[in-house]
Amino acid sequence: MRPCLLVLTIGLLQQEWVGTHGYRPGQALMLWKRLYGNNIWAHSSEDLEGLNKDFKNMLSEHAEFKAVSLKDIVTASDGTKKILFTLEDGLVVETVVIPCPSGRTTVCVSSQVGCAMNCQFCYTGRQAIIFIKMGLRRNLTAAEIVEQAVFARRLLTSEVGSITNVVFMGMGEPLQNIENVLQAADIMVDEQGLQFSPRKVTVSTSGLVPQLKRFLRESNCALAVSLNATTDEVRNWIMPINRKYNLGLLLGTLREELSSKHKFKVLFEYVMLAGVNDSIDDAERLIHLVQDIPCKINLITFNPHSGSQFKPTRDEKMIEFRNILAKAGCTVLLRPSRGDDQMAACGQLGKPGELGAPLLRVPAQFQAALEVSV
Ligand SMILES: *[C@@H]1O[C@H](CO)[C@@H](O)[C@H](O)[C@H]1NC(C)=O
Ligand SMILES: *[C@@H]1O[C@H](CO)[C@@H](O)[C@H](O)[C@H]1NC(C)=O
Ligand SMILES: CC(=O)N[C@H]1CO[C@H](CO)[C@@H](O)[C@@H]1O
Ligand code: SF4
Repeated sequence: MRPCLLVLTIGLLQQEWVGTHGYRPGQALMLWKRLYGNNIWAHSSEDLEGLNKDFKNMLSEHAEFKAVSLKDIVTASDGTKKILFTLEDGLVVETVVIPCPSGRTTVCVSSQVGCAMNCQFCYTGRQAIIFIKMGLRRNLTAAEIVEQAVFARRLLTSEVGSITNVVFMGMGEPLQNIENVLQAADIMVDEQGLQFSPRKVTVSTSGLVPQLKRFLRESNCALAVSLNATTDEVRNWIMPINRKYNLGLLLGTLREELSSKHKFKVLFEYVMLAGVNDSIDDAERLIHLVQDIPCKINLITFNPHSGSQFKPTRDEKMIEFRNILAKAGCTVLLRPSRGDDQMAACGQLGKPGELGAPLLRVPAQFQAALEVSV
């Protein structure tokens, strides 16, 4: 198989590829700029205008410019677009483009096919998409990740304006694919590459502690952590990864790592679930948990989907919760979920109704809140 050029950072492109084929590093840089820079985003050797002819011929013979092919685009009534891509091996991933009236447009990229984390209110983890067996299928390559953002940019330049933000919050746990995610994020923020500001590229994790440490040390991109609960009891249930890396360990690590990196803020995502994690006590515990961690907190409206056992917290209650945090000095935002009608909201990718991974037993004290029959 011909290697895909999109997988390479500029350093690798120069050293390992162009060099070994007998061309100069300067040509690698020109190629790199055509792959990512100046709104060119070449996806075939025909788009390589201005390059030396021999070099171009060599490339069309030996290199691949595309890692994914478009399968479908679905637009929700609020303008959110869900893009489906077919990969080389026939598997399918999803990318979501979320326009905001404020002018910010975010692309939400997937990092794996399927997901192993089994978070209790996520479609991707629980529901099959094209495949029947659930769970993690494979890591995406850096090329497959970068190309999602490149494609979204190409698609939007002609429409809504350009993509301003990238979030790694689609299918998969990005930090479980840390090698490729670090490489993809590098290309996105490279000044010769996609030129996103590192503050506008956010990698989201459910809390893989060792990888999170590595990410903070090696990347200057932003980090989001899905907290979603204030006690291990609840988090063990709704985010089983907590059984391996509990709240104390997770927050302790962030506190330690971030104290030396003053400007860096972590974004905590907290999905409000009626009767599960939205009490006044939860708000107070949350204040305590994030103490001394430079952070922002996003309170997210839960987006109920068919087959879901959870219910969203009422608006007044969310506002009350927010006010408690704000009063204690936390930076806190209320965020609605977007793209509801086509199931394109981030964290809910995938299609309902097919065979799912196991739901975990609902702890007794929450059964009333979910009204599950026993
Ligand atoms: C937790 O919060 C994130 C943040 O938005 C959300 O996408 C996810 O579905 C929630 N559940 C998890 C990770 O269990
Ligand atoms: C995904 O990548 C990580 C390293 O980034 C590796 O440890 C893991 O085994 C890979 N998973 C699969 C399913 O290939
Ligand atoms: C509203 C609500 O039921 N919140 C619960 C969240 O989880 C903690 C820990 O188990 C409970 O004590 C709260 O009552
Ligand atoms: S919320 Fe993210 S980490 Fe959790 S199962 Fe879904 S895709 Fe995986």
